[in-house]
Amino acid sequence: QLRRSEIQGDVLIGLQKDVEFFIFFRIEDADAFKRVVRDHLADLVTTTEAVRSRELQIAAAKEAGDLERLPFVGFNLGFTHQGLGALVGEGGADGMDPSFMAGAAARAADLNDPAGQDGTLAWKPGFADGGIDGVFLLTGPLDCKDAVHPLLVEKRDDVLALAGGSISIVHEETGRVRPERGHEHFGFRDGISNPGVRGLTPNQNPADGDQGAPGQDLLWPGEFVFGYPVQDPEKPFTEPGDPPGLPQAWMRDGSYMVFRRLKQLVPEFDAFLDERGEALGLDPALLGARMVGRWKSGAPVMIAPLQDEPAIGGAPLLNNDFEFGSDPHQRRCPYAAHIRKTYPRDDLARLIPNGEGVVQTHRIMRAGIPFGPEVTEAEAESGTSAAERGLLFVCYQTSIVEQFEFIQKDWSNAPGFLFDQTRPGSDEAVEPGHDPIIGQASGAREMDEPVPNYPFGSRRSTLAMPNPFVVPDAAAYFFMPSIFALRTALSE
Ligand code: N7H
Repeated sequence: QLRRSEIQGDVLIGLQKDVEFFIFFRIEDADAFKRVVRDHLADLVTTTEAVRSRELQIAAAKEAGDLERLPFVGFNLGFTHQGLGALVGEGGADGMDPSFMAGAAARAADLNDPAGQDGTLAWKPGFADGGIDGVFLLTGPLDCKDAVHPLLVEKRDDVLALAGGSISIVHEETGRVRPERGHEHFGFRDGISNPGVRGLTPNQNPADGDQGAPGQDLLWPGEFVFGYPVQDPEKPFTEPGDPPGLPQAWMRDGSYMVFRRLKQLVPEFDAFLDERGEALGLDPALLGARMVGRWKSGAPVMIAPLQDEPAIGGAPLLNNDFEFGSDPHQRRCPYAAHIRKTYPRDDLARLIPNGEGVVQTHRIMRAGIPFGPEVTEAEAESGTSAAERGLLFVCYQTSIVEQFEFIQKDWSNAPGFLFDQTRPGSDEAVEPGHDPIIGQASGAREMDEPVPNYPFGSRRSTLAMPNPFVVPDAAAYFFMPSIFALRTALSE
């Protein structure tokens, strides 16, 4: 049984958000801050239970044809390892995930995050130099004029007034849905495929008891929240693995959150698609779809390999209902496509023992939001970004090493993954290349087979990608404690 009233709301379902304020802070007076957490902030946290009842209310209102919704404002909070140290004292946060304890800046080189010419990280203030102890997440709707809803501004002011001088703000970010709702800045529909959670996600696919929506495998909650059964890499994904022991008892019902500010070079990406598409004889939209693994509408290339099918892209019961195993030669979807790299589904089943179970140990729960303005005409014409825009990437997991970092480093950055591939009808090895969206390399980036060999064919093509289209310029790792931990161990 999931303790839904203990788990913060952004972790498993996601706080409902048109707008999200990220307030990164430093703890100035630990005793005073602990009092604020215990007496006030712990009570303000929006729990998984609150988010779920809100979802049910919205569904009921829709069914009754009542589209008017009460504005819903959310609040969550988390701490870096350094911030936890300030709350629990020396040794009180030992034994946690090694990457969490090291912090995102110390992990940057291993992830190929770009460093400035002198080798230092050109990150937003506070992120590279250990200046951040915690983050407040505040979410809410837009008002009828598409401005930030006053209730959200009020909530932000309340939280900051309560915290008072016990903290100082180091940095702030504001995420906001795009006018093309549900689509990120490159124009692709996002938020389609997140793992389902056993005991929480409704089963919309009665034919398969281990799925939520068709194609959405239900995972053991311990992959995302501490204190529950996990996926054991030795066991089939239908069988629970024992909940791992906790180095600190207060970690129960908590989760790690990875934050990355990912700038997206949208005019440059569009110009690249036009120019390379022409050179390869491909419609730029098809080239983009091959790079992502989905069309902008959301339709997966596994289902719609040559032409977009918008009716599928927007249909939650259809747009995620596929596997990759039926496409061993990347005719429909390149091995390196963003969604095949970051969640290879049943690809691993044909490559390693218990591949289906193993892949589920490397999943994340994504909860990011776009930031920055729309591309202007001048930017589009010049093919050059003048303003900063992109994704405030957020994901949740119980192991940063095995989940976010594994995906980024061992899959997206690794040109050899998916491994052991050969060309159809020959033994010649194929190197899949880098994930074109987020793969990071210290040298050149390349992706195999941008041109579809669908349904048959043996044409060989590669796509050289001299410059990245996604550039991180801030990152931090947080722990999102349970409500109980906020009230007790972390604020005593
Ligand atoms: Fe990705 N994009 O617009 O191209 N992502 N992503 N991502 N991503 C996904 O299925 C994108 C990033 C994953 O279950 C879609 O919801 C962009 C990071 C995973 O089939 C699109 C950025 C990491 C999935 C994008 C970015 C991931 C996924 C399809 C950065 C982890 C689910 C929509 C600016 C290291 C795969 C959907 C699955 C889907 C895009 C970042 C991981 C369109 C632009 C950093 C696991």
